[in-house]
Amino acid sequence: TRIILIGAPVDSGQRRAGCLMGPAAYRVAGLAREIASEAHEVTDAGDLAPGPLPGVSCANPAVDRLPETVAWTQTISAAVEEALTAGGFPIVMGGDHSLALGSAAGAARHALRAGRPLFLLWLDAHSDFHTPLTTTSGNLHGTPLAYINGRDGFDAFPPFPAPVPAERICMFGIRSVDPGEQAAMQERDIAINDMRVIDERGIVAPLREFLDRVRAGNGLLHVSLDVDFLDPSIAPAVGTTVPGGATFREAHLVMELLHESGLVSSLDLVELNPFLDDRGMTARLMVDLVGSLMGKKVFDRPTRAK
Ligand code: DIR
Ligand code: MN
Ligand code: MN
Ligand code: MN
Repeated sequence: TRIILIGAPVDSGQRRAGCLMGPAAYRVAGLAREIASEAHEVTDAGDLAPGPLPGVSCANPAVDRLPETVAWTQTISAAVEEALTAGGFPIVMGGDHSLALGSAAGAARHALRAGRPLFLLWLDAHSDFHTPLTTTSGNLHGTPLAYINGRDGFDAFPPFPAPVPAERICMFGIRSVDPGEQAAMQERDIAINDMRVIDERGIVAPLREFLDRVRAGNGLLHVSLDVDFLDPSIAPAVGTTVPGGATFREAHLVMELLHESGLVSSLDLVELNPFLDDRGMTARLMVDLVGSLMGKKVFDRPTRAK
């Protein structure tokens, strides 16, 4: 498969400026080189820019930069759909998590045309299950999973193509859920692997269960990796750190299992804020994780000179 890197310098989904530098940081950290070293063909499609701002508004006055986010959604959705239609594997280099409104919509439209069900793997400290009407922060990066699941309240956005039912959504790493999200999620049958589940069962068994469902359904799988899925001690470059995240080993294990499954068809890398990074360690870790997703094994790594 040809890997297509798509830069999405989106910063309108939250209020801490800096995610717009994400694509540049991934390039500096050697994302294309890392992928190429696993013998994949890789193309960098450059950075997208949003189209003209639509005249949209929302009944919830807290909502921040809705027109920008709708414009980005359309642009990113088209780019991801195009990459998939061309037979490529798009990796969207964010940008905050609101970009997933677009990337998942593009993947969904492609899946619909291919006549295959789309599955979603959400690796995040947060559940991102707000609608523009329920969010209290007004930050639209907290809404993509609700859009993907077809919840009401997204009138300003293009209708989500073939909303993804709860049974095809799996969350990992969850440890920060707002009351409005909690209620909506409990009404549905989403596999919520919060940190408690990971502590008790580990990461392998619940992930295998989900991947088995994807395989049985001949599904396409979109993976959305939020930097704050990771523990802040290894990934400080994110505006919304939450203690108790995935360890280095758990995160690599997820990526290696995903590689072995051969099921992943598109990927988001979101919420990296290079302005908050410590000598590029977070950007480098994210690149390293993509390496594992592309087939690199932890124990194949050349050992450092003693
Ligand atoms: C929070 C934060 N639930 C909100 N969401 C984040 O503002 O709605 N998602 N950081 O990744
Ligand atoms: Mn998120
Ligand atoms: Mn998050
Ligand atoms: Mn490979």
